[in-house]
Amino acid sequence: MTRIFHIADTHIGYSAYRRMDEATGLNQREVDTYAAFKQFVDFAVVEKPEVIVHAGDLFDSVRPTNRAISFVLGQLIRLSEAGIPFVVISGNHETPRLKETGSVFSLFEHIPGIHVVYGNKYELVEIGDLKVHAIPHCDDIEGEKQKMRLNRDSTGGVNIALLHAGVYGAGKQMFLMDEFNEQLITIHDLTNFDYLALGHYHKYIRVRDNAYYAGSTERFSFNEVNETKGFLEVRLDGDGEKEIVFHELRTREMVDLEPVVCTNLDAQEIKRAITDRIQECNPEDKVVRLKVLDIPMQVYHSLDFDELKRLTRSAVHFEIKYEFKRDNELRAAEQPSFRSLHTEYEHFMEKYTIGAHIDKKRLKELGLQYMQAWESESEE
Ligand SMILES: [Mn+2]
Repeated sequence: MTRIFHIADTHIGYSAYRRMDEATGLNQREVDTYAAFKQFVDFAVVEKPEVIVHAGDLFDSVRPTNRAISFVLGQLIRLSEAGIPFVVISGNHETPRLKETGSVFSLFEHIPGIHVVYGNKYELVEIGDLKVHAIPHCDDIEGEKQKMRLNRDSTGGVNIALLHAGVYGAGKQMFLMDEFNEQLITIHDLTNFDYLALGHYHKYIRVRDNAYYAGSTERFSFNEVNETKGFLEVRLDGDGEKEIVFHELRTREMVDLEPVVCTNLDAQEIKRAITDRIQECNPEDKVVRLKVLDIPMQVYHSLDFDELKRLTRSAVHFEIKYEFKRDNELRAAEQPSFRSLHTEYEHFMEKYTIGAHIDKKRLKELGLQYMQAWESESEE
């Protein structure tokens, strides 16, 4: 029985919003990404899996801060000292576009038991009879995938594929993040592996029987608001028998409140609805979004923004998104009108100012004649 921990998309170094962590003076969301990874490492050093695979986007950027690097270094040394091998591929977030930039991963390659794969190509990492076939974010991911598929046949033992990409699921489903440099691959031809450890898609999900995304360890946008975050424990016996358990990590609470719909409400009712929503959710230490829909512009201008700020101050981040009511005149103006080309042309000629030396009436007649001629031609 081989026991593996599969984690991905930790995005260490991510920071957002203005709240600072009181103890450290650092950005609160940055501290949150550290806390999530440390929780995982705490669990791992006690549970001692045979190997940890990290499916990419360990860091949030190509050039993490010294603080983020030093934090990761500390955690990897803990794993190394606990004798737990750690294999990580570079994801689209930390892979430089120019090779000359160099990879932050090179700093970790001399730590015993830490295997970093960032060379723009497929690599095989062997840990006892466990084979980790690793493909980092690279230029020709389909080509590298074929190399991996062929190489698989010459290896015995338990075989895991480690990938950072979007993949096709069943039917027309695609697991993508809508990022400019992401890659999309097929995995239906990767049948010969005991397990496919996927990274990039932030939601923990089973793609097919032996292929899973571990998901990210924190929520990085309101798109992820309803997702549970954590990592996977995978038990494989090499005969196709497996057991996969999701372990949840404690993360910052993120809430997308039920929107306030202002249609048919008067100014007082709108103001009350907004403050009620804020108070009901107890925003303390949370990341919260409230949408206020169809609010008339004059009501928006009469809101007490200082009061709203006071009510939401305890949140790590509280964003109120207003969508304004559009008045009827505006709506009418936005209605597309489809008149005939002749009518449009006549209206245009009436309004259009041209030099006095040009006979406007004559020009208008000529234009109409040309249009008629063109129409009869295209009918033929
Ligand atoms: Mn990614």
